[in-house]
Amino acid sequence: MFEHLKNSDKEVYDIIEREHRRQEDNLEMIASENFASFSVLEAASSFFTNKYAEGYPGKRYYGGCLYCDEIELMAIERCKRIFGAEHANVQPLSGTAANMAVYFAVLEQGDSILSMDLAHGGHLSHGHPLSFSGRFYKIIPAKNNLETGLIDYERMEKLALENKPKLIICGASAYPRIIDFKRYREIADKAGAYLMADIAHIAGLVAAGEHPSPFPFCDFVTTTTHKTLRGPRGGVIMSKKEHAAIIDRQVFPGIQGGPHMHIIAAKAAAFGEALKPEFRSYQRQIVKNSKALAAGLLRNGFTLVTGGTDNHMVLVDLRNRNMTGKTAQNILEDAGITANKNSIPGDPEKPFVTSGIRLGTPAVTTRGMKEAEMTRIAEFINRAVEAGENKKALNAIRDEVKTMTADFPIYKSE
Ligand code: DSN
Repeated sequence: MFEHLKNSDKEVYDIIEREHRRQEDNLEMIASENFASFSVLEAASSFFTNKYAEGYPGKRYYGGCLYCDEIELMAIERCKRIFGAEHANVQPLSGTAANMAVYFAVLEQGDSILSMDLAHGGHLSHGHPLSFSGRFYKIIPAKNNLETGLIDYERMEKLALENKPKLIICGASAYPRIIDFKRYREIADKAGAYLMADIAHIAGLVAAGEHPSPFPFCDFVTTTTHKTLRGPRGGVIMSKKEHAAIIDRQVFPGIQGGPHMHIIAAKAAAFGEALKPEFRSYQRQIVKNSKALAAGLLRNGFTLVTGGTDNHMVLVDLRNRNMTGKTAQNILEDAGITANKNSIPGDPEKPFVTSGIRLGTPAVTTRGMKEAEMTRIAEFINRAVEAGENKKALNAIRDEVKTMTADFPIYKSE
């Protein structure tokens, strides 16, 4: 692969190849990452890279868009079929852009949004003070129950009735349990708010029926396409038909110019994969693996936020191990395990330090690992935390990780 680049620019090629090796040799446990198939990678680097196609199928501002129309319509139809959505816009360049387009479609500057507190699992684009979302809108952060770590629907309802937000966001970056979209709808109805689900993390699970669907409860559903959905990096907005025109207008020309047609082609390819029966078993295995990982961590003395998991991720509370999330991330990296530090509800540490670590199973499941491997990974993590700064012990784990990952190559045909 990459023969042309290898011959024309060895410097760039070498860095790409080192990243490839890093992915093959390490255990990728970042809950938001995955490995797209060769087919998706090929579509993403295809001849559509060269094409401008501002506008929408049948209404473009450039000539030569015949095949852009075909591929975009295919991506839209497949996306709608996967999720049972009435309308889909596949042009957002990212999840944040998708969220921005929804806010711009229904809110005025200064309007209020009720969303999950960032320290409790919410996302930057749901209202961080430094993100456009926190700067343009008044954010009402909903905190989870500090004892259980679970969404506190009653408290949220009270907040919604007191503050009457114009938009309620359900969805999270670090929440390991089922989200009750129906309950959210009831709260939104009582408060007279629009309801948007950001299913970026769980989109693959929703597609496969491993997590309840936000349809028909939500007015808008946004997602990225590269997490559990295992496509290229990008975003999508789905909505009820009645909101189709305002959404399309806000994506283009509201916040974006030319769509990335090569990524739309890759989205179409990924959606095609998501419609196959194997995708359902893949998603089922992600959840089985996540539960096995959680059980292994509990056996090794770790504390988990909410006590376990229903989805693709586990959120570890490291306070009883006297280690910060930042240190854990570093020592795990030395041991060949890639994860990210994460705030936990009520975290006494700053967001750049944190008391938690977030672990996800989508990527290791893609490479074929199952429950037995998850049990071993929990043991590796425990040994790494016990080893602390002991480089020799971390190197020994790293060697074992490398032996294990070699049995589960990602890009097998190379
Ligand atoms: N930054 C992503 C995550 O890791 O959850 C969400 O966009």
